[in-house]
Parts: sequence; structure tokens; C-alpha cells
Amino acid sequence: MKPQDAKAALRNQAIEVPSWAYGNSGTRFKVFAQPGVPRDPFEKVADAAQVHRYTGVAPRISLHIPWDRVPDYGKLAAHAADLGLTIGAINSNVFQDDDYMLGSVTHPDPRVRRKATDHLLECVDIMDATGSRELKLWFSDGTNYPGQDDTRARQDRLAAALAEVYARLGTGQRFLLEYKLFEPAFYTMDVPDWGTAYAHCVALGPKAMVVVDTGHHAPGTNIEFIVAMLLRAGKLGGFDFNSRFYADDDLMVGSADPFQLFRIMWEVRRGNGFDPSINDGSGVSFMLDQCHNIEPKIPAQIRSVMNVQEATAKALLVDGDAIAAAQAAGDVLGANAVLMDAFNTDVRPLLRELREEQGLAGDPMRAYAGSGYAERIVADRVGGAQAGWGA
Ligand code: RM4
Ligand code: MN
Repeated sequence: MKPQDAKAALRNQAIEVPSWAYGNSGTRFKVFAQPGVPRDPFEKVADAAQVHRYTGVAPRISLHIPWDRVPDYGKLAAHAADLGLTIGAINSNVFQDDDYMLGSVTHPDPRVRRKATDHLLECVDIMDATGSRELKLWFSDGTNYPGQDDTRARQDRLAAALAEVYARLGTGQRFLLEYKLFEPAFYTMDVPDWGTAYAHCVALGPKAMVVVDTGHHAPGTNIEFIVAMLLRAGKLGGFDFNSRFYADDDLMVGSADPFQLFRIMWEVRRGNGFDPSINDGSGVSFMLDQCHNIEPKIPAQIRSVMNVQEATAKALLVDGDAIAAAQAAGDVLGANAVLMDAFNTDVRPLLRELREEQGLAGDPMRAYAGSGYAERIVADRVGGAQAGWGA
């Protein structure tokens, strides 16, 4: 694709940022608090607005419930709108309550299953109140020991809960089912892989889609193949981007393996995934699911958005005709070279130009650093409880 056409596609791309990226986070060993961290969802939205302000391509923020619970969701959505944002995916959380030790929607006790499903339904109410169009479902459910529970019965319980939530979805709403290979359960996860997520979504219908969290696979998994398959089947609802070295590291997307991110974006392009009109007009959601444990959070989000943009730009620059011709001719090295040429292109000047055309600073990192916002929030946000994984 020519740089001009690539620019047009890049201008239309929306990258969604997660509210939890702005709160304190860490590992199970230690959470390092940072000064200036938001005390409530309104301040998280304000920080997210900074990311959009300097990149121009991050107009949505995902919420996590109950971390982002507020008395008046309409007010939170209005606050977002005032700052130029809309509310993106509502992420459900059925993994932090004592009741969920043996599972949530797949728990052997119907009382716990009811409680978990009610939470998911509450998340759809929050979608109604905020104008969000998608619900993200991730279940920590699974077992640690062979024989601990009936694997098949757990699938039946999952299917029943999903069907109930599916039936509650309104027009223009959908849910995204997320899979994860292991953790916190180590013997079986109830949704361990894309095949399981896909099977449930197919059984339900068009409003059930699969979301690919790039950190949720075994080492060496060919994620772009999964992306190709899901797009081909019309079932790729979105991404939770982050990067991993070892397990579910949740580090900045594109930092560990920018080449993998490029390969994913190339398959997105091949499957027409940058076209917002696919999937009955709901497109593919490009979301970040990250935590910034040791680095400052807002610039880390800006960097992540830029990493996604850079990988996208490179994928768009692949010479589609040349690669198709080389492939058809069986020219192994030629086809590979076309792809590598695009990957090795320095797209930073193109993206700088694009931003300047939109009236933005060419270098978002520098512009944010010079804005004084980081100093301001440190001075202003004194007192109160900082947001983290429990609030
Ligand atoms: C999970 C999963 C979910 C995210 C939580 C915080 O591993 O990736 O998408 O909501 O972490
Ligand atoms: Mn995720």
C-alpha cells in the first residue's frame, strides 16, 4: 500500500486504553505506589484523555467493574465526553471474591454461579448507562487437580451463563470472550484457548466474539495464525494487547517482540480487520490490557499506543501486489523479502507527518513531557486512596 493510503487507514484506527493502566499495580511480590496516581475513575478518565490528546488515536477507555464502580455512570460517561473520550469495553470481574475460589460461572454451587452471572448482567446495565458497546468476559475459572471437578459439567455451566448474558444484550451490543492458557488455575482453565472460546461463540450467534489477549498463550504460539483463523470465520472481536516474555507479563505492547506485533497486524490487514464496518459494523477492537509496575503510567500508555501504530503502519506498507505475485510464483525468498522490507521500514517519519497534519505534535512523548501534566497531578492528587487492583 502507498504511504498516502496507509495514512488514511491510520487516521481511522482507534486504540482503546484500559482504566487500570493508570492505577497502581505490581506483582504478587510488591506494588510500588507512584505519586499522582488517580484516586477514582474520574481521574483515570482524565489521564486517559492525555493519551488521546497527544496521540490522536486513543478515543476510548475501557472500564473494569467493580474497580471503576461509581454511583452515577451517566456522569462518568459525560465526564469522558467532556474530555473527548467515549467509554469502551466494560470488563467484568468475577475473580476477586472469596466466593470464587472454585470458580464463578462454572462453580459447582448454583448460588455462586447465580452471583457471578448477576454480576455479568450488571455489567450490561453499565453498558446501557455509559453507551459502551461491548462486554469483555474473562473467567479465572478452572481446576488445579485432576478429578477436582467434572470438566464437561463445567462447560455446560459456562454455556448456560453465557446464553443468559447473550440474551440480555441489546441492539448494537456484543460480548467478547477471552481465553487464557493457565493462571490462576493450573490443571484446566475452563476457557484455555481460542478453540474453546470460538466453540461457545459460534453456538451463541453473531453478538458473541472472541478476544485475543496477546499474553495468554504458550511460548512460541503462532498468534497471527489464530488471528487469521478468527478473522476468516468472522469471529475476531478484538485484541487485548500487551507483551510477554514469559507468562502473562502485561508489559507494554510491542516491547518484547515488535516483529510478532507486525505479523499480527499483517494478518489483520489480510483479513480486512482495519475496516470498521466489518463484523456487522462493530469492527475489531484494538484494546490495551497492560499494567505499568515500574514505569510512569501515562507516558507508558502513549508509548504503547505508538507501538501499535508503528506495527500497523508497517503492515499497511507491505506491497500487497508484490507479495501476492511472489507467492503465486512460489518465490519463497521473494515473498519473505516483501514482508521484511515493510517491517524494516522506519515509519516514524510517516507517523510524525500524520500527527502534524492533524494539528498534533510530531513527538507525543516529548509533547506530554513538556506539558506539565505529570507535575500537576503529583501536586494536586494529595490525600485519598490511590486506585489499584482492588479499587
Ligand atoms: C486478566 C485478563 C483480563 C483483565 C485482567 C486484569 O488476565 O487479561 O482481560 O481484565 O487480567
Ligand atoms: Mn486481557
